[in-house]
Amino acid sequence: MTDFWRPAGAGVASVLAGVGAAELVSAFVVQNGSPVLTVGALLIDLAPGWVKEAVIGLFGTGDKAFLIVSLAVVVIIGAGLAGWLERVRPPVGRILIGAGGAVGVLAAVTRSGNGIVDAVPSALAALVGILLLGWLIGMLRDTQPTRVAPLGRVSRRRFLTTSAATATAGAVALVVGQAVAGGFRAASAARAAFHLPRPARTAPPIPPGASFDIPGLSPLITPNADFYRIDTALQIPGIAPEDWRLKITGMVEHEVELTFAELLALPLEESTTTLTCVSNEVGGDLIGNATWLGYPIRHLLARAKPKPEADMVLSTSQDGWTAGTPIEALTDGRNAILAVGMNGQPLPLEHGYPVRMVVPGLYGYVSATKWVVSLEVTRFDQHTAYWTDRGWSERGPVKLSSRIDVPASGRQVNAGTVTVAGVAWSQHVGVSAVHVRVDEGEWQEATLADAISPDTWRQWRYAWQATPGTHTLRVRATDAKGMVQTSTVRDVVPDGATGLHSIQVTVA
Ligand SMILES: Nc1nc2c(c(=O)[nH]1)N[C@H]1C(S)=C(S)[C@@H](COP(=O)(O)O)O[C@H]1N2
Ligand SMILES: [Mo]
Repeated sequence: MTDFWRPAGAGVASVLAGVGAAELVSAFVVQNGSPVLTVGALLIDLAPGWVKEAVIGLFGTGDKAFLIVSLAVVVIIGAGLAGWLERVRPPVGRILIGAGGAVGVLAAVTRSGNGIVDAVPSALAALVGILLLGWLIGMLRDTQPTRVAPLGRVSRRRFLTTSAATATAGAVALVVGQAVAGGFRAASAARAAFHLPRPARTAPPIPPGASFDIPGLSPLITPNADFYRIDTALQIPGIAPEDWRLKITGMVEHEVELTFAELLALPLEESTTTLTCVSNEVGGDLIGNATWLGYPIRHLLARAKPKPEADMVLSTSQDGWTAGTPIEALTDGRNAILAVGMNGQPLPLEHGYPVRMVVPGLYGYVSATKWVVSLEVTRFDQHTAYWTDRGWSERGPVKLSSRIDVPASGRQVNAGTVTVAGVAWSQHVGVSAVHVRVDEGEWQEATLADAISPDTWRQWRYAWQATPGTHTLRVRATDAKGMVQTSTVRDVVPDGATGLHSIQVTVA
C-alpha cells in the first residue's frame, strides 16, 4: 500500500480532466444537462420513493446539493480506486473509468427528449479519462526505484507536476463549462416556468381547405421541434427574462426602453408567418411556418418617433449579431413583430427566447433577429449588418419559390395516378398559381390549398398520370401580382437562390 496515493491521485486527476472536458463540450455543443447532472437526474428517477422522501426529509431544499455532493464523493472515490487498480492490475482501472462513462451514456440517452448526441460528453469524459490514466500510470511505472535511480527521481517529479497540471486543467474546464452553460440552464428553467399571456388578437382561423392530407407533404404549420435553425451562436444566449431589456435608440425623438414584463402587458397579437433563410437552396428545407405571438414593432417605433431621414433599423441580439431591416417593412402595417411565442409555446431557446423579431416578406438574415436586445434607428448608408459585411445583399426580400415534397426525388412509383405535392411561397405578396411540368411537356396547373394569408406558404397538389420510365418533374409558382417564378439558376449569394425545383422519378 506504500504506492497507493500517487496512482489514486493520478486516477482523480484523469477523471477530473475527463469530466472537465465533457462539461466544456456539453456547454458548447450539446447544451443539455451536464453529464454529471444527467447522471444525477437518472439517480433521482431510479431512487425508490422512500429514499427520496428520506433525503428530502433530511436535507429539505438542499436535496439537490446533497445529491451532487454525494455524486462527487462517489466519483472521486471511484476515480482514486481506478488509479490504484490501474497501477496494480492494468487495465482494470481504465475499465472502471469506461464503466463510469457507460453509466453517463446510459443516463444521457434514456432521458426523455435526448438523442444520441447527448451521450457525447459522457463518452468523451471516459475517453479522456482512460487515455490520461494510461499515460500517468505509465509514467509512474517508469519511476520504479528498481530502474535506474536518478532517472526515477526526475520522472517522479515529472509525474507529480503532470498529474497536478492535469487536475488543474480539468478543474478549470469544469468551472468554465459551468459558467458558460449556467446562463443557458437558468434561461431554460425560466422558460419552462413561463406561461404565455393570452393574445389580445388571435390569429385568423386557418381555413379547413388550407391543408392537404398527403403523406410526405410538409405540414402547413411546422412543429417547433422540426423548425429549421440558423444562427451564428456557438452557445445559445441564456437570457434571464427579468434581465431582458429592449432599447430603441438612434435617430429617434425619444429613446424607448422596455422590460419583458412591460412587453407581456401589451396587447399581444397572433399571426402566422413563413420564415425563410436566404441560404435556402432551390428545393431546400431552410423554411418553416409558425403561428407567432408578439407585439407589432410599429407601435414601439411610433413611441420613439423615428426622424424622417431614417431608412433602416439595425437590430442587435444579445450575442452581438446584427440585422438591418428597411424601416418601411417595420412600419407599413404588416405583421412585423417582437415575438415571444411560437406555435402556442414560449419561444424555444434556439429560436430566440425570450424575444425575437419576425418580419413577413424578408429573409431571416435582414429581419428575424433572435435574442433581440436593441433596435437602433439609422440609415443604410451609416450602418452595415452582420451578413452584409460578409458579402450578402443589404436588402433581402424573399424570392418567389416553390418545392416538390412528394414523391421524394429518386423514388420509384407505380404507373397510374401519382399525387405530386409540395409548397410554394412569396411572403407578403402571396401565391396565386402553381404549375407542374413533366419532362418537356406543357405546364399543367396544380390545385392550390387555401391560403392562410399572403405571409404564409401554400400547399399544392397535382394528379399525375404516370407512365413507365424515368421522368423529370418541375414546379413553378406565380405570385399574386402575376409574376412567374424564374427558371434562371442563381446561387444563394448574395440575395437568395433562383431556379426551378425538379425531381427525377422512376415509374414501374
Ligand atoms: N441572434 C441571431 N439571430 C438570427 C440569426 C443569427 O445568426 N443570430 N440568424 C438569422 C437567420 S440567417 C435566419 S434564416 C433566422 C432563422 O431563424 P430560426 O433559427 O428560428 O429558424 O434567424 C435569424 N436571426
Ligand atoms: Mo438565414
